[in-house]
Order: sequence, then structure tokens, then C-alpha cells
Amino acid sequence: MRDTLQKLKETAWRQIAEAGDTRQLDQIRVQYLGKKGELTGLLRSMGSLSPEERPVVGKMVNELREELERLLKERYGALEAMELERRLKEEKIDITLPGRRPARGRKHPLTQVLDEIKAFFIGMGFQVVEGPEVELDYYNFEALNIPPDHPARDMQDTFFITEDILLRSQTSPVQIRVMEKQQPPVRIIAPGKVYRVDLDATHSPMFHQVEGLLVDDSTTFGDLKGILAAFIEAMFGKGRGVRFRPSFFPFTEPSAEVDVECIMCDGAGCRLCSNTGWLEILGSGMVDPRVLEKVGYDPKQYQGFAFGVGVERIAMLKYGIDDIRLFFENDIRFLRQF
Ligand code: 2NL
Repeated sequence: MRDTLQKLKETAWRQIAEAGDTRQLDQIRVQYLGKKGELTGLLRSMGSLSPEERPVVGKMVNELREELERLLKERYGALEAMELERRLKEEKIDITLPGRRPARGRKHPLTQVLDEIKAFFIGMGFQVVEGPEVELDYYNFEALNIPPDHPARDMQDTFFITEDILLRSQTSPVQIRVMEKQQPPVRIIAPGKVYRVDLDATHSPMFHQVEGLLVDDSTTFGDLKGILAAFIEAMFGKGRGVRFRPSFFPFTEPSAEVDVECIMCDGAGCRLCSNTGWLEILGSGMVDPRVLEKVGYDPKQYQGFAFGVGVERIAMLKYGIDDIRLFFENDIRFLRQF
């Protein structure tokens, strides 16, 4: 029995010393001290010993068990510390590495110009309104004093969906809808996409327009000139010449196109301005009394001015872009420049 115990002790001690991690140590503990463990078995088999031997061997087995438990605990602590050390080393994060900077995007040049245009008119007390891109013939043409066979319909080709449903060719229908619902004063701009059958370096079948409308009981052509001159100054800088040139639109009378002194040659004449020294920026005029009447305004009591400006055209002039299609190709090398 003594020999058995001595042998068991030697084997156990060696196993504990050789255990590489806490899991192996757990297995060793079960092997000796578990319910079916070797030491537990020895204790149980003591029934076969003589009454004299029993207390002596019992004491030895108990002492061995206590020692074994102490040793296991000690080794467990050491292994646990080693494992923690290893994990801390393996899972170390180098916080001194520079971070990966996320690529930052920017606004599309058209959005930038549109934002600038909006900011100017918001500052002048205008409200921004939006409306449908698919419109009724009535709002796009008829209400604007352009009857079915009026030659003005030939001024631009329109995408028709049915005989009286179309893609709006300007954002004026948005303004007509506002006037139908609301009595003056009206002070709005209507930005958005418009559609015309047209495609070359300076025309796209879809482009962006901002129309503006101010109706009140004492609005004059002087108000139109003041606001639009201030707008051009805000877009192209102070001190640039502005001229109002007589024109025609079916929905305004009188009508004027507004030019700015060429931003490339300062009026001397160049390729950009076709040697005129001037760049056409927008169309405008006093709202035709027939348009006011159609929305239920009394033209004797109210007058208004209106204007329309192409966002692509302004952006092309501001940034010296010579092909409108660049805006819609989404070539990152182009877009990154703005
Ligand atoms: C252009 C410039 C223009 C308007 C648009 C307008 C809107 C209403 C009433 C009267 Cl609701 N006019 N808009 C006025 C003048 C010019 O656009 O070059 N258009 C072809």
C-alpha cells in the first residue's frame, strides 16, 4: 500500500509539473481526485485493510490528498498567469498606428451652384417650392398663355407622355400651382429638373432650372432689375457690367434677357462670348396680365415679375466647363475638381 501511494505520488507530481495549461491540469485533478479518481478509489478500498492498518493508511491517503490539492492549486495559479500573459501579448492592439482616413465626398458642382442660387433668394425673402416633374399640359403651357397651336410651343420640343401629360419643360407650373392656392403677396423660387428634346455640348434632355416669381400690389420693373442685378453680383462678383435686353416670352410683358459682362475677357470679346463681350444669364419679365387672370388674381390690383435661370449654364460659365454632358457622366476625375 505504501508503495502504491509512493508511486501514485511520483506520477502525479510529474504530471502536474508537465501540465502545459489549466485544461490539462483540470484533467489531472479529475484523474486523481474526481468521483472515479485514483486517490478516491484508494480511500474506498480501505475496507479490506486490517483495523490496525486502517488509521495509518487513512492518514497517509488524506495527507497525500491535501498535498495534491495544494500543489494543483499552486500550479493552476502559475498556469493561469502564464495564459493571461500570452493572451495580453497576442491580443495587443497597436494604438500608435495612424488611422485609415475615410475618403470624403463632396457636393456635385450642380448642387453647389443650386445651393448658392437658393441661398441668395432665401436671403431676399423668397420661399423655395417644389412640384411634380410629370405635369399636365395645362400647367406647363396653357396657364402660361401658350395655347395648343401657339407658335411658342415650337420654341422648345417637349417630351409628351399622353396628349395632355408631359415632362415639364420649365418649373413655372410649380409657380402656377402656388398662385392658384394662395393670394398675393407671393415671393417664391421653384428649383428642379426640367426636360426638353435637345442634346449637344450645351443642351441636355434633362437639366436644372430655377424660376422665380414675385407678385404684390406695387411690384415694378425696377424691382425686377434691382433683384436680378443683385443676384448676378452675388453669382459673378461685384463690379461686373449687367444689361437688360428687350426680349419676348408669351408669359411676360415686357420681357427682358439679362446679360453679364463676359467673365473670361471682361467685355473685350472672346470665344466664350462669341465676340459680343456679353454672356446671357437669364430670361425675365413682368408677369403677363393674362397669366395673373388665369390663376384668379386681379391684374389691376396686382403686378409681378418672374424669371428663369439655367443651373447648368451658370455652372458652366462659373467654372469654365465647355460640355454640359460632363455633369452627368459622373467621372470622379471631373467631379473632384469642384
Ligand atoms: C427663359 C427664362 C422665364 C419666366 C421664365 C414665369 C413664370 C410664371 C409667370 C411668368 Cl408662373 N413667367 N417664368 C418668365 C420669364 C422667363 O424663363 O429663358 N425661359 C425660356
